[in-house]
Amino acid sequence: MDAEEIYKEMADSIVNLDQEKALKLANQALNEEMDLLKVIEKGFGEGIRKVGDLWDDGEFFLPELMSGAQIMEKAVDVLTPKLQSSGSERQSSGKVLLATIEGDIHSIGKTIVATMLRANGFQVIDLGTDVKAEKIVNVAINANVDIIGVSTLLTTTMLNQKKVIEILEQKNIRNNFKVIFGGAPVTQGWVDECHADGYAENAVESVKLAKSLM
Ligand code: B12
Repeated sequence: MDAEEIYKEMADSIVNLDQEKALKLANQALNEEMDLLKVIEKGFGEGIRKVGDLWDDGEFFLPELMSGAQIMEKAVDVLTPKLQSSGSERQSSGKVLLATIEGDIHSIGKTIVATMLRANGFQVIDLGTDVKAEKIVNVAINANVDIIGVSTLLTTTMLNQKKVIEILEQKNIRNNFKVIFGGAPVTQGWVDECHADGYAENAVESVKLAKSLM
């Protein structure tokens, strides 16, 4: 079976909510030393996006959406130690604070970005999900990070991303940090409107962006 076929099987395992198959394929990817980023983006990631489309079309309901997400997370957990080990011995490329903004509990994409940044030598503080803008700024100050990365998957919580920049401006410390945004609804237009420093559409682009800002 070639790589493209395996990616398709991975995507199908998420859509079919087949955890056993997903974990088997994740382990196969490790054993066969496949490109783990492609495994996430073209394989399991494609699957969870299809689950989202099915939910959108009314073919899947919330339990199926949750189940697909949990299987995706477990599959990514199998790959994470290998992804991280490639960056563990390098000198730090910089310090990044990551969080999903207040009101939003989507964690999968943000966690993958954290893993990839760590794999590329960044020190990452991951504050998790549903984090208030005030807390993000306070931790950024106390931990003296270089980059603040704010994730959101919901259009309704995008405004809370902007709050992070507004608080930094109010405190007169906007120039002390680079602020980057991410998540499916984020566009360059939104980044420009908020005066953020950039956004990235996936984990690989996030690493490139973080490196370019250091
Ligand atoms: C999985 C999922 C869930 C899971 C989340 C589980 C978890 N632990 O994360 C569960 C079931 C819990 C869930 C809940 C909800 N969800 Co949901 N969910 C999804 C789904 C299907 C996939 C998201 C995902 O994980 N994608 C895969 C990852 C790899 O991609 P990603 O998140 O985009 O991340 C990549 C990039 O965006 C980027 N990135 C991400 N973050 C960052 C940060 C930085 C700094 C950078 C640089 C880059 C970056 O890199 C990542 C890696 O490549 C999407 C559909 C979709 N197409 O996105 C809907 C979706 C996001 N959900 C949606 C909704 C509406 C909800 C609910 C409100 C449903 C409900 N009625 O309760 C709740 C939200 C509750 C809340 N308050 O947050 C809508 C949002 C609509 C909108 N425009 O606002 C979507 C788009 C579905 C849809 N088509 O309608 N959801």
